[in-house]
Amino acid sequence: MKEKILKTLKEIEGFISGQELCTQFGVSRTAVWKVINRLKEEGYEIEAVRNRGYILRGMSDVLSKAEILSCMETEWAGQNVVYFSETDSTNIQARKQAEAGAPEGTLIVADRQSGGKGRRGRGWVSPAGVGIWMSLVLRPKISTLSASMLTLLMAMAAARGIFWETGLECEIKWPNDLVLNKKKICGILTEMSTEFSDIQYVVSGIGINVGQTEFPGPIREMATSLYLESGRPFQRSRIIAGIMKALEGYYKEFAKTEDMSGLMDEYNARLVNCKNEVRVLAPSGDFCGVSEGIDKTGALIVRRPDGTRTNVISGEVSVRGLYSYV
Ligand code: BT5
Repeated sequence: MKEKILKTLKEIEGFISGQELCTQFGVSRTAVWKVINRLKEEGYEIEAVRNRGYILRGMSDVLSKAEILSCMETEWAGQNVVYFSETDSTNIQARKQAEAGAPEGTLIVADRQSGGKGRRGRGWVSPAGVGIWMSLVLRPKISTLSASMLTLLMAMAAARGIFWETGLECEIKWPNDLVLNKKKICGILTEMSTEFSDIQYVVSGIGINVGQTEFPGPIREMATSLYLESGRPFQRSRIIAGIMKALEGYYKEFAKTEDMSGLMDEYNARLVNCKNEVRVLAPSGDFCGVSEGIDKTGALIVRRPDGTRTNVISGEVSVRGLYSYV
């Protein structure tokens, strides 16, 4: 009920009376009054005027289940939201939810993570109030071999969701980062649980730096935030909802062929260093070549100096520009 009242307050132009809210949602005046008070405590500036009712004058960057749901315009992605003001890692919580039978599209969001995870045991810096730390539960009926493409879909959805809300055009650093002005703004960690050769569930976690004004020493040079790149604050809930909307579209396209056929042109248009020289850091040895973009399987094609082409598969490799992280 809280998210419905919030949605109405956001949509309506002018005042809405307490009585109208009671009738619309079939609840008592006391119940409405309690919801309004809770919203005020969370940071919404709601004015109450005798004989006219309530009006939403403004809001800070509130993050809560009701706030996120009041922005959501999807059919399934992000329709079931689990919110934590603090947790260890949304990927860990999403796996727990998935194990307990949470439906596809369940979205775990935290304001702060105490143990945010990167890939291969690395950490993810996730302070309170300034970032989007979220993980989506998917239950795709696809081969385990195709699952790595879900990271590519997430990256596309994150870039599009960010663009809709901020007008900023991120580039994708294959396979799991988004960069803005050559600095890392977003990382994606996709984890999968299989049973025999079937996918039980996939958890795709996204971390986006939104409001940071600075970063701790070890990542100061390579990380940035939407605020630092634009000088503007943004509402995290709206970006989250945009990403879920964009993901639904990309997922639908992906499902037609179970590969990137219908999406690779758009992906490659956003790909950083496409047609430039890159260095591939692989366990079998590093090499340089020209990045030619992804193929329909999601592999990155790199042309070596002798003209041969290598399909770089995501997993243990890292692709960099010749001289730096990007
Ligand atoms: C990633 O790993 O980029 C995947 C990060 C995924 C984070 C999300 S947040 C929600 C969900 N829940 C989780 O627990 N995780 C996911 P990787 O490519 O391994 O990059 C990790 C490296 O990025 C670190 O070793 C740092 O160098 C750097 N880093 C850490 N925090 C950062 C931040 N906030 N912004 C930019 N770079 C960061």
